[in-house]
Amino acid sequence: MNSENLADRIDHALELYLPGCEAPALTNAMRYCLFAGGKRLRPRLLIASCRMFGGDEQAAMPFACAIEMIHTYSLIHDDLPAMDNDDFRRGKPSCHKQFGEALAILAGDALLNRSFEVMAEACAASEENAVRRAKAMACVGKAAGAYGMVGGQALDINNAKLDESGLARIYDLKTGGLIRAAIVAGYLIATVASDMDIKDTITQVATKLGYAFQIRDDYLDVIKTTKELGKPQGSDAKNSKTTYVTLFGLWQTKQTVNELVADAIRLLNIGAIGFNAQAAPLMDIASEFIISD
Ligand code: GRG
Repeated sequence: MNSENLADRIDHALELYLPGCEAPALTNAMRYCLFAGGKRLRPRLLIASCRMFGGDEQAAMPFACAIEMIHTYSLIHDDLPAMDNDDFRRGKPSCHKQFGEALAILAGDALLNRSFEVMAEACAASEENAVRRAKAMACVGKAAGAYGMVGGQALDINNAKLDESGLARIYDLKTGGLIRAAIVAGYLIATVASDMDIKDTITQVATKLGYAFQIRDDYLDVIKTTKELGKPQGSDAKNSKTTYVTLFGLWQTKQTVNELVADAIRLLNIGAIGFNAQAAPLMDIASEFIISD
């Protein structure tokens, strides 16, 4: 199963999870953002992780879709004038530019709420698996809220003068948390009896990938064009933000990204903890983070 097909299956499931509501303008705004061409990274990670631990795609899919809804809501709210004030996202006018600020706020709110509805329905659908699934939902909820992404975003406002540890903390909460939750939730959905060594290892893998992903974004924000990024190039500089690139330069940023990815792949490769060939899809996704230019 290649990841392109997986992204298509995620898109199909997202369609089913998002029927129209009674407010057509809200439906349009939600669907405009959810189907704007995202890479579906977090849901693909969640499903790859679940399968690595013997779980099946069908069980993982509601959680995968829920995490993509949360991610999309975060992008909508992040683009608002009160946050990063970005006019473009995924190569199209951002939600508030297309539909106005009020609908953009509501579309984000609605996607967030729908995500928890979808996860709760998946918990309720199976008595046998309810506890594992509820743990996965709690993991995603923590990563999305004050103890994760929203908390990190709050710290990130006025981040102008950060040192490396301050930046790493914000990145871990703001971006790393949801990526980590995708991988750990996949593990929780699949696993009947938790093995703390494995949970610890998979959490380390996920943390490295989350950090690599955000500092790679810092790198791309400098070297790619607006067209390639699908959002304004140089947005970090415009907002006078400390980034990994402003602290360490482009060369070191690239080195660090590639070292983090290599570390994560090495951990997944440790046959002794039994990931073996099942880890290949997750390793393939991790390899997408490598900076080769
Ligand atoms: C406003 C609640 C709230 C949170 C904002 C995560 C976040 C916090 C904002 C998102 C904007 C941002 C700069 C995130 C950094 C992570 C990042 C590079 C997101 C883009 O993720 P991709 O590349 O996007 O997976 P696609 O479009 O492919 O889904």
